[in-house]
Amino acid sequence: MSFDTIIRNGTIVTASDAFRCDVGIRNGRIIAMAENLDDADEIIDASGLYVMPGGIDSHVHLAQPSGDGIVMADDFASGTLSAAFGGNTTVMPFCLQEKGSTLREALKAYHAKAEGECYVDVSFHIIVTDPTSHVLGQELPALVADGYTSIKVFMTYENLRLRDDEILATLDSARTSGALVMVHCENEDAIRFLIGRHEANGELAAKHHATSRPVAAEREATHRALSLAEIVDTPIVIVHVSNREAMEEIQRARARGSKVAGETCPQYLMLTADDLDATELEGAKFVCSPPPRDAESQIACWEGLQNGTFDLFSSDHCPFRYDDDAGKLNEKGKRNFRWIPNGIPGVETRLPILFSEGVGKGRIDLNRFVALSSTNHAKLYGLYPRKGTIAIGSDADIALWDPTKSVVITNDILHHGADYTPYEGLAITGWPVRVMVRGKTVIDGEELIAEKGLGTYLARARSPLV
Ligand code: DUC
Ligand code: ZN
Ligand code: ZN
Repeated sequence: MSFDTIIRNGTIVTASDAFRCDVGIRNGRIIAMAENLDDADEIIDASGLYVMPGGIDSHVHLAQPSGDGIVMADDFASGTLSAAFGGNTTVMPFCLQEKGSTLREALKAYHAKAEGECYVDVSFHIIVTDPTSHVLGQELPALVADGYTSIKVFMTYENLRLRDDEILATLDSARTSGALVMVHCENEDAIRFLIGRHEANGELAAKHHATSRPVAAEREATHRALSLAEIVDTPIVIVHVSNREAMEEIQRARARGSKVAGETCPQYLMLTADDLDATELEGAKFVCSPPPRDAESQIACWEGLQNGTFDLFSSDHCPFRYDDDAGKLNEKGKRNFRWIPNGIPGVETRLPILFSEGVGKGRIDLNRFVALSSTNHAKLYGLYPRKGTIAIGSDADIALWDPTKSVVITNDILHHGADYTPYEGLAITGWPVRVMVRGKTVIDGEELIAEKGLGTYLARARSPLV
């Protein structure tokens, strides 16, 4: 048997096992796993390294229209480049339906932005903001058949949110068409009330972003989303969970028999609301929704990663430049927190943070790291076993990790389009040193090897949860 590439001497780690063998790759797929493989155009020596499935980040925002003169800091080129440098081989960004448009129109525009630009594979979730009878009755079932098998709905943001009757109708359409629904759970009316009160009191600094979106607003919406899903009898994903009370809602729904997946993100492990209370304007760097909470919430989120409350660890990469009129410090944002665009960069730092803080500090083991960073994303969103594992027949999407490599995160070592990282100065042990997408090396050390356009679009099967 001959191969394009053999990876030798590494320790293979999957969501269930860790073992020593060589990996043989041909035509972009893993075709052999055995000792002493020979005969290849390229031999990669992985001594001292972990050979893991490339990360799958199933929650990122790239080139998403943000309104009001605000521009996202990453397009598909910079966002997927940054993803690759962070050990990822697939990302799943959101295609936003603008009100008055169809889902197909939104997809056409979004595909045009991605075409030929990507360094890793991509697959889109669709954000439904205008659930007309045409969208729910005709478009969604046809799109699921075409491999667009997940959607997101918002319970917050005036221009994006769905009301309860619209959520019910959307869940019902998803149930019959086989789409998996992700829900952003925060109570918009409560938030608007609190923003109004802050404004009336002249409390306009970034830190009031956090107090205007309290745990109760997230907990209530989480409970409501789970109840609506139970009424319709369809599974949902609760995304970007920030605190224990929302986690307990997920646990209770599961105990009642509901099918629910849970996701948390690095910001809920590493940041708190105190970060928004930095010197007045700097706090804008940490404005995201739900907001980071407190030290106890960080502990709760680690527990959730350990005990299975969370299936997914995603970045929610949603980058805006800081010192920029089209970013965090836009003219209105400088004066009032409500106009600071919500979201922080993190696609490149997600896995190093989970590895260093999680595996390195003994909070999770290597198998759980792989499950949370790759395998569970592939399974939940219909990409498994093509993606998300190291197995014969799977795509050769592989990250080689040096568990001893020390890196201090600073913005100048990152490849995203933002001009800051919320994790500036964080010391990390463990870093991906080589990243391969379908057998092609994209990143080798600090060097970019591949051409843009290597990444392709992935149609997906239905989620096994639906
Ligand atoms: N929700 C997200 O999922 N990402 C960024 C902002 C938001 O509200
Ligand atoms: Zn969201
Ligand atoms: Zn998001």
